[in-house]
Order: sequence, then structure tokens, then C-alpha cells
Amino acid sequence: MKNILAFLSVYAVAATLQGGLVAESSDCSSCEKGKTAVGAEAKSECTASKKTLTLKVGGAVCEASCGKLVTALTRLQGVSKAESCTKSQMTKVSYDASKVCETSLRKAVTEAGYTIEGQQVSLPVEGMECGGCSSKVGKVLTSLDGVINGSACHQSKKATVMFHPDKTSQEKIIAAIQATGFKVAAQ
Ligand SMILES: [Cu+2]
Repeated sequence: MKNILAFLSVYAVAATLQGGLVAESSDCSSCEKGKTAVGAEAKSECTASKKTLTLKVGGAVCEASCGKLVTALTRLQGVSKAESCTKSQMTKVSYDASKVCETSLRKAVTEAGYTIEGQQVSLPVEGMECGGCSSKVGKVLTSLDGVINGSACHQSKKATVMFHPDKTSQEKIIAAIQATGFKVAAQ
């Protein structure tokens, strides 16, 4: 039943656009469905695919090298913003996941001559009620292969993890947190 409804709404959006009219609904759920049917126009209105990637980059230690790094990233299609801090060596990229993927972003960094020392994610974790819960999650995180450091806070209900993208992935980290009995909220 759900599939039929999804198909019908895609068809409806496509038919509307073919008729030269603008799709009425601008919420992301309809945009997600409309994406495959109507292409670039619908994509530009969608915010569901907007993501950020935070990397610790080795070598970007002065204004000039940070500038070069930012230029290399913003040159990519789908990147709306890139910021690099010489002090923390953290680089934050805002991008559209429907146009560019994480792998391409990391490749742009290494091709520009920098090394990726880590990738940082902040994950919303549901169900942590006290310090015991957060330390349980924190312990699991730091025991994972490829995790540089990780911690969880029951007050902010978040887990912050710095990991090496060549050795592990966000998916594996999420799976490890879920295995402790806490749930990672959909992002
Ligand atoms: Cu607890």
C-alpha cells in the first residue's frame, strides 16, 4: 500500500511539472519522492540532503594553506560552504548529499596535498538517563577499532566521535551504539 502511494505521489509531482506548474508542497518528504522524477528543480528546494562533514586535516596550519583547502572544497559541485580553522585544524564542509558524496570531499582534501587525521561526528543518542549510561556508550566508542576518541553526554543526549574514515565508518559506529541498547536517532 505504501509503495502504491509513493508511486502515485511521484507520478502526481511529475505530472504537475509537465503541466508547467510548480509543485505545491515544498516539504522534504514530498521532495525526496519528487527527486527521482523531476530532477534538479525539485532538488534545489529540498533541504533533506543537506549535510555537513567535519574533518581534522593535517597540514592546514596557516591562513594560506587553509585558504587553499577551502578553495579545493568549494570548487566541488554541491558544496555550499567550507570553513577551516588553523588552530583546531578542523575543517567543516556543508554540502548537498544528492550532488556530492563524502568520499569525493575527502578525496579533494588529499588531492590538495593534505592528510585526513580524523573525521568527527555528533550523533543524537536516545535513552541515556544518567552518567552511567553515557559512560557505557563512551566506553564502547573508545574500544572500537578506528576510533580516535569518543564520548557521550546524557544531558545533551549526544555522542561525539572522532574516527579514522579509512578504518571505520559512521555506520559501524552507529551499529556499535545500538548494540549497547541505546538508539541513535535518525539524522
Ligand atoms: Cu543511566
